[in-house]
Amino acid sequence: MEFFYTYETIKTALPLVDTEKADFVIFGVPFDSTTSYKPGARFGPTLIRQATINLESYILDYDVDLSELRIADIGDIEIVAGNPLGTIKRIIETVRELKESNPKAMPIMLGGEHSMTYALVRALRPKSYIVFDAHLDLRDEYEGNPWNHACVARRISELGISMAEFGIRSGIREEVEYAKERNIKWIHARQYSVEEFKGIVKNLPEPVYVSVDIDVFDLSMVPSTGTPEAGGLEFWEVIEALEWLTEKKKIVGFDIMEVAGTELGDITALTGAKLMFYLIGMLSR
Ligand SMILES: [Mn+2]
Repeated sequence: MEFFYTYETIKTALPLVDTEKADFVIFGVPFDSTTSYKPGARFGPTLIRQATINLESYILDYDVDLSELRIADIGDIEIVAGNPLGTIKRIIETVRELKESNPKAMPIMLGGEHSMTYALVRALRPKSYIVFDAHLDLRDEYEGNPWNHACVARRISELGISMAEFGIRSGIREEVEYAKERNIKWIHARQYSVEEFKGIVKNLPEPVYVSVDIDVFDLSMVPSTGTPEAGGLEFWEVIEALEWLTEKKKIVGFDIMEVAGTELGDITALTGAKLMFYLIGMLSR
């Protein structure tokens, strides 16, 4: 089907089906206009898709072969450069079109900077927002812009959605105070464990939206991202939490954001692609 704001780009290296028949629908958001430090998130969706060429479609852990699933890839959103809110509106419109043609499809967004997560959350209206991130992203504004990537969790909290943040190791006092006022639970990377995760998430209402800012992982695994931070999480300790989550709670959509880079084969994109394959795999167990 045709979407007003998407265009064809390279596809993920899996057999794909038509959007109307898909259980999972991938789209990219090559937006990075508010990036503070390392540029290149606009290339994230392309780099993640290209990195899937390196991956086996069979997931050993689940006995699931992604090549046997119904996955569509509708391309990338035509962003409005320099205009987060303009781009957010286009994402919301695209998801509306998608849900009209196929209400049961689960959208998978590849970023692109984290500010764009607001759009998919707004479109899907989950009861809870669970995010893996190095950063609290609870600033009211940053560099004079309320739609900056550093404000995305704050904007989502204002929608009245329950929220929990994991792997945090960067923020300012005002964000910590805001989290306390709003009862937003967050777990420092040093305190993180799958048990901690379960203890908090078990009380959150369904359905759930999951966002992974790739910078949650240790920067040795994800050097190409907008704001890399030392002291991050390991791959399997995030996967194990997600396995528990996808077994216990209804998930309405997920994203993998802040993959940046300028070269094919970038290890950050390989981490993002592997994570996407695992998430699709565990949701299809
Ligand atoms: Mn972050």
